[in-house]
Amino acid sequence: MADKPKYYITTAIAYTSGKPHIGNTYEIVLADAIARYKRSQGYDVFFQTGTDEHGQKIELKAEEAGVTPKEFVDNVSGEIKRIWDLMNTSYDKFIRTTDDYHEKEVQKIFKKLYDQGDIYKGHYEGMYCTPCESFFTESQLVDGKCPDCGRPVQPAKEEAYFFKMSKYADRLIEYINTHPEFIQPVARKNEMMNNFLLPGLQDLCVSRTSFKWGIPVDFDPKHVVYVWLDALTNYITGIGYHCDGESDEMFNKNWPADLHLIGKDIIRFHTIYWPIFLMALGLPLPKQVFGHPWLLQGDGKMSKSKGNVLYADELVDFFGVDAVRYFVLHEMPFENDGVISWELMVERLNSDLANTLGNLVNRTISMTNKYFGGTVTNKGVTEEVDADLKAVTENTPKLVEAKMEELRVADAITEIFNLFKRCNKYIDETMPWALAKEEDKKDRLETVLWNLIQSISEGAKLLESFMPETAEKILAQLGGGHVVEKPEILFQRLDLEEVMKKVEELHPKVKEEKEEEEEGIDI
Ligand code: MET
Repeated sequence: MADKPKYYITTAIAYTSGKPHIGNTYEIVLADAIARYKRSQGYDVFFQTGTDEHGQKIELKAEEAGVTPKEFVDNVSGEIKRIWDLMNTSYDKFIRTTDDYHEKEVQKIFKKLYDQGDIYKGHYEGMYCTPCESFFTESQLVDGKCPDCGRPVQPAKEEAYFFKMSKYADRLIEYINTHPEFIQPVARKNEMMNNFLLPGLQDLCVSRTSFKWGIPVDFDPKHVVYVWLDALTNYITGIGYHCDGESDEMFNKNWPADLHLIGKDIIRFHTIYWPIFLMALGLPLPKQVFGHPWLLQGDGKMSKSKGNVLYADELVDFFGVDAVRYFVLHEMPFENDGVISWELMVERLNSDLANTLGNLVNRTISMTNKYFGGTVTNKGVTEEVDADLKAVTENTPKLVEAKMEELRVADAITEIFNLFKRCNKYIDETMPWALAKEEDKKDRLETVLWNLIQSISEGAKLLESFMPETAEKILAQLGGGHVVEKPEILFQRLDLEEVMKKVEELHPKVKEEKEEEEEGIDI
């Protein structure tokens, strides 16, 4: 077997503090599209995701829920995995930071870093953000609030272990400057340099004593390992890294990671702390960290109190898995935040999926059945109008590849749908129903349908990375020119009013807000 190039891609591991909403689900679908695409390109892909299960916030949530932290995270991690599976994501490994092998390795890593003098014991005094589990200096606060989440911070002091970040800062600056592809999108690089690296890195507090739910420091067990040191190392423990001996073959093959896909809010942890931990362990740095934008709900950020939180499983009930994959991938631009709303989803479903794609496949199959009893071959009666369809069909894979190289996934999907639109235009141009009326145009008509089936199939093959089930269904129904008798409707059109009625039953808050708005208009 010829050696294929490896491609190791990871997502951030999701906090097990609650059920993930569609914004969190977006990331795993995005990673899945990239992983599937790379596989289709012949890469030997390893795709890792998982859950981040320690920390004070989870300890508090478990207490509120009246269960042990472990019971709490078992439940939420199970729920997250269920949603990742529902979304048909093809991850190879689902790591949990409560997995035994991970906990043991984190303890060894902590000890190794302590023994080699990178970690030392001291005291921490500063402003602490509980939800983010981060200390900040006064100067780092934004309007006196946490710079990461904007919530209030409290003064706090505790005995803690620290990591000597400054020792590695120059090497990291050098690395970032000589590897322009490392931080994506590029705009984020300047933010990291100017706000954190160039002003001088503070040593990082890497243990806590104020709560228990974490991995104990084995030589000083009243401390638990700071959650980011615990969480970030998942990328190496998950593939069998051993800091005190031979690592597994899996690790040797896959490290360094080709891509860490994360949300833009945690770029700092992945492009500063993580590379420095790796340098301290003598390991090569990941090739690329991509901080994707956020997916917002129509009128602002999703929040439970607003009653406007969208959950993947609920959306799947309305639209089906592939439609939801399409919405999140297609609505998310490369750098700016994406917006999603029920109105937009219904519109996309009806126009892009039911009309442009579903109707195209359906019409092509119906015509092949009607005029040729379900089977066409290439009769080679070519006309000038075919040339552009052919060119677009041949060019689309290259365009998709170019977009995927840059991780512009939304643009890649748009290219595929441009091909489907071109197919629809080809039907308008060639008017098969008119050709069918002329006896001497039979071979031309068969060529037209053959061309259509070829182009749709090419599009469907490309679609496999983004909407795998739909791609498979299309290819099965077109059968390389031998089409099915009764095509399955790929996407059922939905009526916005009916959808909104059901949504309002499910989310009473949405209704109240709407009524308030209406009353406002009356006055
Ligand atoms: N749990 C973190 C978050 O959701 C990500 C950790 S990635 C190592 O922000």
